[in-house]
Amino acid sequence: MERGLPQCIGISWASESGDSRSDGRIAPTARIFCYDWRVKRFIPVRVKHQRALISLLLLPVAVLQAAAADLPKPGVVPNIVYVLCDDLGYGDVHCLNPERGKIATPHADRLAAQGMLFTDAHSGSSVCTPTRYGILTGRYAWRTRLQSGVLNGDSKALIAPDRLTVPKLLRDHGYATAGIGKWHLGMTLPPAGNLSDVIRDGPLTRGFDYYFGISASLDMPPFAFIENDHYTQAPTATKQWIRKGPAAPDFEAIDVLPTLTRKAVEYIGRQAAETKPFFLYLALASPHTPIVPTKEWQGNSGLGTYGDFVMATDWALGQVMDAIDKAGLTERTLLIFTSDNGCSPAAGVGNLEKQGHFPSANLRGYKADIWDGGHRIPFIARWPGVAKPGSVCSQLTGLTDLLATGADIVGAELPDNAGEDSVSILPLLKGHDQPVHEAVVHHSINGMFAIRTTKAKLIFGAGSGGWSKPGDDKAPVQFYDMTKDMGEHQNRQADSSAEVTRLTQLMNKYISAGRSTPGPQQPNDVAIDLWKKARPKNVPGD
Ligand SMILES: [Ca+2]
Repeated sequence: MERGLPQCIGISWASESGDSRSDGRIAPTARIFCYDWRVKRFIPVRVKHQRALISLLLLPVAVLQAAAADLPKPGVVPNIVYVLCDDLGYGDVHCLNPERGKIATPHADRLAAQGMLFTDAHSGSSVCTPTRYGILTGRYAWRTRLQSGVLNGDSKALIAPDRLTVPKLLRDHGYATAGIGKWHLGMTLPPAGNLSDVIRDGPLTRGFDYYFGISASLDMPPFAFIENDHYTQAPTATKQWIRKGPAAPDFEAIDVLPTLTRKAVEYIGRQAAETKPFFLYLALASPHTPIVPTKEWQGNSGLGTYGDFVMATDWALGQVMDAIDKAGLTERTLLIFTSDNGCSPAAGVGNLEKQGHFPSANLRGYKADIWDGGHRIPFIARWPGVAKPGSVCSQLTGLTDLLATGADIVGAELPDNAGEDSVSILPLLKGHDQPVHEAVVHHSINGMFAIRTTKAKLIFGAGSGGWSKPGDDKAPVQFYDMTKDMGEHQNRQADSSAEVTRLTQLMNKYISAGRSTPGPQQPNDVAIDLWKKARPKNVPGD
C-alpha cells in the first residue's frame, strides 16, 4: 500500500453515545483504529450502527482510507497558535532591533532562530480594533462602519454574524478553536451584576469553541473576566485603570497577563490528548496600558515599567513555547508571534529613547500613526519542516493574511465574499522569496489611508494621521521610496507624479472593488471616503 495513507488494523467497540433512533434507543457506535503512516500512530474512526460496521469489515482497505480521510489530520495540518501582543513595537523585539533595542526578549529571539523572521509585516491599522477585525476576517476594517478609532468595552459586535472568520474556517476543517485574551471586537453585554445573564454576539458566535478573556483593552471597563459567554464574577464593583467603570470585585489588572498565560498553557496541555488539530488565538493585553508588570519583573529591564512589561510579555511567549514542547507538539505546530500595532507613546517613548531604547527602531512614528512606526510590527513564524530555522523574509505581508493562509494550509477555497484582503503567506513560509501582495493598505487612528507596494508608499494626506506631531510636511500627499528611505524622511511626491497617479488609481480600485485580491466585486458596508472630507486640490490620479 502506498505510504502516506492510513491503514486499518483493528476494531474496538466504544460505549459512547450514538444516534437516537426512532424507537428512542441509542444506536451503538464503534471505533475502527487505523494506522496512519504520516503521523506514525493509530487514529480512531467512528462508525455508527453494527450493521454498517460489519459491512465495513468486508470492504477493501481503500474504503477505510476514505473514511479516515474525512477526519482531521494531525501532523498533516498543523496546530496553529497565534500569539498577538498589544502595542508591542517593532523595535521592542531585540532580534529586530539589535543596535537600538535595549530590552531583552530571549523567547522571541529564540523563536526567530527556530523559524522565520518577517521584517516588512504590517497590521491592517495602527490601532487595536481594526487590526483584530482584519486578522480574524481577512478583510480591512475600513470596509465596515469603523472608519476611525476603536470600539469601547461595551460596543456592539463589529464582525457580521455571517462573515467567515479564521476560527470558523478552521473549525469547518476539523480544528478545535479557542480564543484567549483581549477581544475588543464588540459583544452584547448584559446589564452589570447578574452572573446568569448570557453575553451575546461574542467570540463563541464568531467561530470559537472556547473563550476566556476580557471584552476590550485592559484600560477599558468592564474590568472582568469572561469565560465562554458569561462573566466569571459579576462586575458589581467600580474600579479604574485610566478609565473608570464596572469591575468584578476580585479583578486586578496586574493579574491579567499571568492569568491569560496560564489559561493558554492549560488549553495546549488539554489539546495534546486530542486527535483534533487546534487553533489557539492568544491575544495578550500587554504591553498596552495600564503598564502593570508583576513583582518578579519589576526593575528587570533597567528602563522602567514598560521595559519590564515587555519582558513579562516575552516570558508569556516562552511559557507557550514550553507548553507546546512539553505536549510534544512542536513539530506539528505553526506558532506565530506578532503585535496589533506599534508601540504607544503612552509607554513613555521619549524617556525610553533617552535611555537608548527605540521602540520603533528606525521607523517614523508610533501607534496610531500612518507612518510605519504605527503599523510595521514584529512577526515571527515557526513551523518545523516548513519554515527554515533562522530565516528572514523581507517580503511585504499583512495581518489580514491569516485567513487565506489558513485556507491554503487546509486546502480550502475561500468563497468570493470572504477574505477580500487576504493573501496566503504559505509560499513565503516554504521559502519562495517572491512578492505575494500587489500592495497593502495602511489605515491610521484618524482614518488616514496609505497604500504600499514593495518599493513605494503613498500616504493620502499630510502629517501623521495619528498622535505624533503633524511634522513638517505641508504637501497634500506623502510619497516615500521605502527601499532607500525606510524612515520616511524625504517626501518625493513633487517629482513622482506618475507613481502618485498610479497608486491613487490602485487605491481607488481597491475601494470600489470591495477587495484588494482578485475576484468578483464585493460591497463595502458603508461609503468609503479616501480623503476623509479633507481632499486636497489638484491631486493627480483621483
Ligand atoms: Ca493595540
